[in-house]
Amino acid sequence: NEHAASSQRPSEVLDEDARTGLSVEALKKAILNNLFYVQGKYPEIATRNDYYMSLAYAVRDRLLQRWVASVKQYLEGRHRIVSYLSAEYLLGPHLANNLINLGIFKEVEQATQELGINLQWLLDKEVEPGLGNGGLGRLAACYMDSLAALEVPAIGYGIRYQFGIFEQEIRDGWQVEDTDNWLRRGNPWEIARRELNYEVKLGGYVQHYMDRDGKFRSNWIPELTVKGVAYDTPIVGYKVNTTNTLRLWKSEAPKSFDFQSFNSGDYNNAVNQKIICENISKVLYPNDETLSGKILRLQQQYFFVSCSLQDMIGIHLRQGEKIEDFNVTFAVQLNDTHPAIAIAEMMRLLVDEYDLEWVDAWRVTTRSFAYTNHTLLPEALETWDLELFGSVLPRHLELIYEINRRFLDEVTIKVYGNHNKINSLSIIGEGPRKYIKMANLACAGSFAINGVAALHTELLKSTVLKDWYALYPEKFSNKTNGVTPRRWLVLSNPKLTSLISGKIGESWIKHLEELKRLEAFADDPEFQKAWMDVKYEMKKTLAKKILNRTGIKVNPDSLFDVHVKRIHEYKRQHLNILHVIALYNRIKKNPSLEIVPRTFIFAGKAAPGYRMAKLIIKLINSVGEIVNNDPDVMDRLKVVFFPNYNVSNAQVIYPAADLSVQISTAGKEASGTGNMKLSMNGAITIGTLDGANVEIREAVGEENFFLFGLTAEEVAKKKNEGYNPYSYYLENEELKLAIDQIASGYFSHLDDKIFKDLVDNLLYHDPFLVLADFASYVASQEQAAEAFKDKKSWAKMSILNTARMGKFSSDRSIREYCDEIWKVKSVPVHLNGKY
Ligand code: GP0
Repeated sequence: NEHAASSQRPSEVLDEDARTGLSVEALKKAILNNLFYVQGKYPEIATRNDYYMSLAYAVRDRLLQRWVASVKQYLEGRHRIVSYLSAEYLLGPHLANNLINLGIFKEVEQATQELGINLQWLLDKEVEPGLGNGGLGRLAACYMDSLAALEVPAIGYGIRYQFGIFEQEIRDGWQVEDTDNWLRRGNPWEIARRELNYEVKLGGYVQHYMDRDGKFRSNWIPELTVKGVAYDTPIVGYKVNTTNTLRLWKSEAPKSFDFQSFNSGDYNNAVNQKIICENISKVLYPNDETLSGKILRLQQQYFFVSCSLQDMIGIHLRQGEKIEDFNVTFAVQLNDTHPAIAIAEMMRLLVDEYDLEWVDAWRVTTRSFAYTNHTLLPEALETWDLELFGSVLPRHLELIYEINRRFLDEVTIKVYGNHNKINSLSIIGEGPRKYIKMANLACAGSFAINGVAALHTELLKSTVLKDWYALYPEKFSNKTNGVTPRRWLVLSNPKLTSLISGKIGESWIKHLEELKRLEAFADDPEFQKAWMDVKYEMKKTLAKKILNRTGIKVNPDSLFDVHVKRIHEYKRQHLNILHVIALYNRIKKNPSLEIVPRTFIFAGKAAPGYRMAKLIIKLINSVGEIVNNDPDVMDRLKVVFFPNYNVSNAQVIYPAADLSVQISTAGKEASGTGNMKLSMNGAITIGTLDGANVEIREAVGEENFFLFGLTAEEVAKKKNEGYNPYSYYLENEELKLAIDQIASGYFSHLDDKIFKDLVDNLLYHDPFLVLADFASYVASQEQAAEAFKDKKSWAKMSILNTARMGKFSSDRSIREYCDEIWKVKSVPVHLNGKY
């Protein structure tokens, strides 16, 4: 393999050394060594976990070699570094991904086989780190992969939650949450850097005084001080040496904090303090696209941001640079407003701790940060009650007042004193209670602002951030999201990968636009057959998993209609289920109806406090129970709710999809990224003109996409005119019957109360225009079913979807961020240094 053959190996480490060698022999030796020296076992008594750990440590050694070389190289030169601040990283299992990126999947497969163990068996053993809710966290993970693949020096900063996103179980059709104890068996992919820790203050008050030189000073006396300890995970790029760092902070009690109480005999209080400190990084908030406004969440945000900025400043100063040049060393990206407190914290560090004048500090700050917005939903725009904010961050409240005062002075002139505009731009909201608007803090303190799909960015400029756009048009740009083809094709769909590579070679994995070359084979019957054979294989694999997890038997010949994502009213899982009911009723009315057999596959978690979303899950399962067991249906329809949607499950679901359901109300889904993964795996989208769907349709061609529904403009217009969902209910017989059945308890053992809130909401409010889009959706689904009957033309559409997805690689997104926002260049890493 290419690494082992490379002449750029460090001279003192032999290729065949069990510590770093990449040959089958070296890997075998490494696994056995670790079994003995790390796990303390010999083969006869080793458990599956022992083998998993032994292999993981073998892989980690190889990562560390590249990691040390990368860090060393970054520190030797004066390289600009990307710092990605994100409260979430939805990484998924590391092992298989690292094998692929190191280029040793085959070697390890053989090594394990020769040791008499099955690699897949070990891969399945890994508990995935679910340190994110959904799209936003997964995007951060894809971006870390692409940064490394493109050899860009980067650090990802975040929180090492002890408990990630909850595990979802379905009991009696309802979602039940279980804690995600992902660290239970240890985590071989992280290195605890005990020596790398920072103190973070919380609460208390601020003293003001004048120092000997007559300078006003502020002294923040905290109520509590916590310590953040760095836990590093190496992120290796695909077939390059570049290995970047994901640095996650764990909160602890500072060293000797408890001596006072302990000495005075108050042992309980000492332990309490410890618990309070550790609580900060204890658990991920399971809300996707809704804010919770809780003190602990603000503490989490500030905690990780403060540790990260202190860390970056340390790195910068240790290079012998001046604090004023911080923004030359770092480009800091804010992944939504969750880390936006960084702007105030940077000002605090520069003004209070490094003695910069305000204007100099503000200049450095506003040249360091860039902000990505991920949503237009009002309920997700973060605000903090001002009093609550002040109780946690009293100094930052003062700083924000000052930032706002200076900013509004400047703005007043530009908007000629227009009070509405000044109010909308103010970082502090007025009302019965004052509040801090984090999006405004992010906009004021950043040199660049971007949305995550073309439509989303346009809507940002014309709605939510309209006044900001008028003020600073030059700050705005679009960066359409992307996903990494390494995890989402190479890793999750190896059969399709080898089919593709057999035709066009392997370079598409790094240059996804090269998939275009598949177009030449889209009409080739042999290729079409091979293509659909892979799809069939993947459908069989998923069918097995479904049987295993839900007891439902599904037919791999049926059309797999896949709707997987967080459960949210705007994503409209209920529109999908209304369509299912309509088809069911057609069969009931005419049992001999010729209909394309379908399997409806749903998956996704609901925020534990989101009643309507949980009710939608119950509805899906209730409809499934009736439809799946009705003898009249004769297996022509199956409804599956696949439990515990996470990265590992997504990897099995995407390759098996025929139809990708992307049916959010137009204007509501910022981008979507599942839409890209599904299309990349040859699924054809049925979708609205929302988020990145618009660009996907443009890329694959309108003849290879099932479009339906109102446009964002039409949605806005309809709402303005006064939308009346009830009239749609009265007009459409199929819709009326479906809703009446839900209301009357047809799907719920005659319980007519259970879905009442959902039904009433649809009939009298329907904020996401489910009823308005129903007829259009059903019609579009009919076209999809018709198209599915023609196997050849379906195969062609599927091939063309994959072939035209080049744009949606996260490599393209990251390249745009690098060139247009961060102004960073790649720094190839060589493995020939001595260390
Ligand atoms: C957006 F505001 N997204 C938020 C949030 O709190 N969580 C989250 O996952 C998502 C968007 O909904 C998205 O459209 C987008 O693609 C993703 O962020 C990444 O930009 C769903 O996939």
